[in-house]
Amino acid sequence: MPIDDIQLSKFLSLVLRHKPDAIGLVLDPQGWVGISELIVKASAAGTKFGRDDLLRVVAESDKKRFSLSPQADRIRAAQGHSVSVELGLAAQEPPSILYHGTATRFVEAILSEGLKPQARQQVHLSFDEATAQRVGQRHGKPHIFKVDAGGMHAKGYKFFRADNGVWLTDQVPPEFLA
Ligand code: HQG
Repeated sequence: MPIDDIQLSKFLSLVLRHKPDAIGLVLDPQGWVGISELIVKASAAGTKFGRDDLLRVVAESDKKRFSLSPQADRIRAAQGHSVSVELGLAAQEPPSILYHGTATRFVEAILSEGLKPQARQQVHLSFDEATAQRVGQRHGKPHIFKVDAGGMHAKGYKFFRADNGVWLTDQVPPEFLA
């Protein structure tokens, strides 16, 4: 049975963010892989799809999870990695307020130790509250933190904007959370 688009998107998230070695893939230091190599290795490992399927999933991804190289011969996850990658994004001044959606059961720990990247490379922050709400819902009953990104930036903390608009930073100490 051919893989459907949701399964393909999940498969791409898995190999491009977390487990490239599951199909013998090696990401380059910026997280890119050749599309042809990805298709061949996926197929050899039992996940069959074509270039058109991949391009459709990239184009239709609700969160624009994947980026293509200018010549559309390479692909990477825009953010969300647990494997070590250097996305090569330039630090930018963030909006004065950003949002982080989490679950109520994490609130106490977050208020005492701040936001940590946990299994990922960086903390993920949303531009708007509605997006943060959706992110939080993935984990349980959602709780939204307002992050004083302007205050952090003024103190020298660095912020990066992924290709898909998600904001990334290394950590958020508790004094910048409300
Ligand atoms: C929590 C999805 C206890 C944190 C989304 C979060 C996003 C702490 C969880 C992207 C903590 C990690 C990332 C602390 C943070 N104590 N819990 N000190 N610090 N946490 O999934 O931000 O659909 O790794 O609040 O849309 O939820 O995959 O991060 O609840 O953009 O494309 O630890 O993933 O996109 O969870 O989500 P995650 P996230 P995709």
